[in-house]
Amino acid sequence: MAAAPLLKTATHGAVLHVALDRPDKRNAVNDALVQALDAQFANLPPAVRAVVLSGEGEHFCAGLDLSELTERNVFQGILHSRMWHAALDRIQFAPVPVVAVLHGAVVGGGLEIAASAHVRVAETSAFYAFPEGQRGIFVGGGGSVRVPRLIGAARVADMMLTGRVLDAEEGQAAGLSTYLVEPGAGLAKGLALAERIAANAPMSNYAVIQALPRIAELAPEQGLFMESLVAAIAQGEPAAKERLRAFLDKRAGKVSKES
Ligand code: 1HE
Repeated sequence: MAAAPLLKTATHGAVLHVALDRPDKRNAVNDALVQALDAQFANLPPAVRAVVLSGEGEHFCAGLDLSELTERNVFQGILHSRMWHAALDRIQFAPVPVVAVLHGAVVGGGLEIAASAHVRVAETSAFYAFPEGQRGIFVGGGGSVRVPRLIGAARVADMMLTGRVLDAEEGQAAGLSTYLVEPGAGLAKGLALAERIAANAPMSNYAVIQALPRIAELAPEQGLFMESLVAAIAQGEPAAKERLRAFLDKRAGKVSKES
């Protein structure tokens, strides 16, 4: 892996693996790490078709670096939160899909980062919490926007008010992850999924990550019209025509439970 400050990256074909690399601090996210994420996702090499995001060491991410929090005034606090929003928007609205691989602590800002990815794989060691309530603060990295859309505002309120910690199975049942694997198996699973995603037509992937979440927020009438436009754009791509022809010519795989 090529060493980069606070992030490690490695290329596996068309998949870029990005790892939070501050294991001594449990990948706690200081301002420099937020900015490194922003820069990384703003500058994905054009050949990258999917990204895997993980954490080095025993935990995915311990959230906001609390040692940087103490002296901020209200205005600085707003700007700080907006900096997180910009960086995590870079992940959610990246040009290619992002698969997060979660293990150990996925807490506070760590859960906010995880929620900005498009697919989440959890190892059974993963646990989820919003300790903001106990720390006297509030989520500031999009946690009140993205996480309720995954598990509902009532569960988020419960986690923030009571300090409830969800284990990996509870997180999976609630919808925080959609794959649950044994400890140590997350990265291989995440890379395998990313490789499958990378083999899709880029326009289809782009529509899923850019159009789908926006359509889902629209009133049905507007959403259905937008869906028609996106469907027509995707189907007009040469890659779509070639893939449909390949299926009709029996050169492409069938849908199968084993695949
Ligand atoms: C940290 C942080 C941190 C660890 N900021 N330094 N997040 C939290 O409230 C979670 C706080 N962290 C923990 O509860 C635990 O560290 C863990 C459960 C994640 C891991 O426990 P453990 O036993 O493996 O590690 P540790 O011994 O607690 O921590 C190792 C070192 O990392 C230690 O520093 P050291 O110099 O004494 O070695 C810790 O101080 C340091 N460390 N977590 C700073 N978070 C956009 S707004 C988002 C708002 C939030 O994210 S609030 C939630 C913050």
